[in-house]
Amino acid sequence: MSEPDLAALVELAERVARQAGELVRTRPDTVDVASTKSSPTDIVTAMDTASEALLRKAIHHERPDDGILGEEGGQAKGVSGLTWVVDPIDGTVNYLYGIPAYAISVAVVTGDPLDPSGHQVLAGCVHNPLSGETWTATSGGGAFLDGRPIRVNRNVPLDRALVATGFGYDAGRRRHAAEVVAKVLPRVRDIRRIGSAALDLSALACGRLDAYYERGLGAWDLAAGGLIAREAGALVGGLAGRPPGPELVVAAGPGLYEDLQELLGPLRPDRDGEATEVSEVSEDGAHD
Ligand code: LIP
Repeated sequence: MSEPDLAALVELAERVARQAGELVRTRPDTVDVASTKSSPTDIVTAMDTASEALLRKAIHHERPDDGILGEEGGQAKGVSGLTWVVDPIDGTVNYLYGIPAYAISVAVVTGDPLDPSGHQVLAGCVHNPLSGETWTATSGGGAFLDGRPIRVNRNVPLDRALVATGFGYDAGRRRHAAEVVAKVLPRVRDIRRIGSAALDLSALACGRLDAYYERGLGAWDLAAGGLIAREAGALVGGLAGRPPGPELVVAAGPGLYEDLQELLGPLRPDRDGEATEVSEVSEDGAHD
């Protein structure tokens, strides 16, 4: 796709993300849970649904032949070969509690958006409706925060790395994730659990974090933020050379990425806790 086409796609992504952000900013003093999904804590609010409806209507108004995959409304296939992948509020629990850390995430991909190795992200936008900060990127075109070029931190040693992660909603997965983070925490500067993958990946892209890993992300959590981080110079992958996806996402600048992969490998954060014993990885990384 030519650069002008990519420019038109990222302009639309940013425009509709900002439109949804104006709606999400009108957060009432009391927010109720409208429904739940994978667990009682995996919640949907009326604003999630309203924001996604706005995104779907605005995108299809301009690009009616494209498909749309949204966290709340599922997939509507198109005929153009492009699919818009949207998270109407990434950080829904933060939105529910009024914690100012949530974002609208909009990306457009070719291929199967649900196949981690079967699609390419062409353009993406992550918009923080409270701060107004807006991250954008196009494939091969670099990453930007409010129009200014951004880069990941480089040459960060593992023991000086500020690492973000998340834990998902399933109790068994959270138990294993806790075992993994207990092994990671002594080996790095510190951990941050912000509660929005899109904001985690965007923070990585502009140097506010050094690394990120998490198991259990939906395509909508990852699509825009993953492109923004990659275009800012991060390596973004799964474990052991696999593509990033629901199994696991690991993202960091070169050097730290490999060090984090080496630390995480024996801990198997790409699996749930039912079968995998978290191996004893001593301070020097050797297996006990
Ligand atoms: C959230 C992710 C976050 C994860 C949360 C939740 P949602 O997405 O962005 O990284 O740790 O558990 O999945 O559900 O707010 O769109």
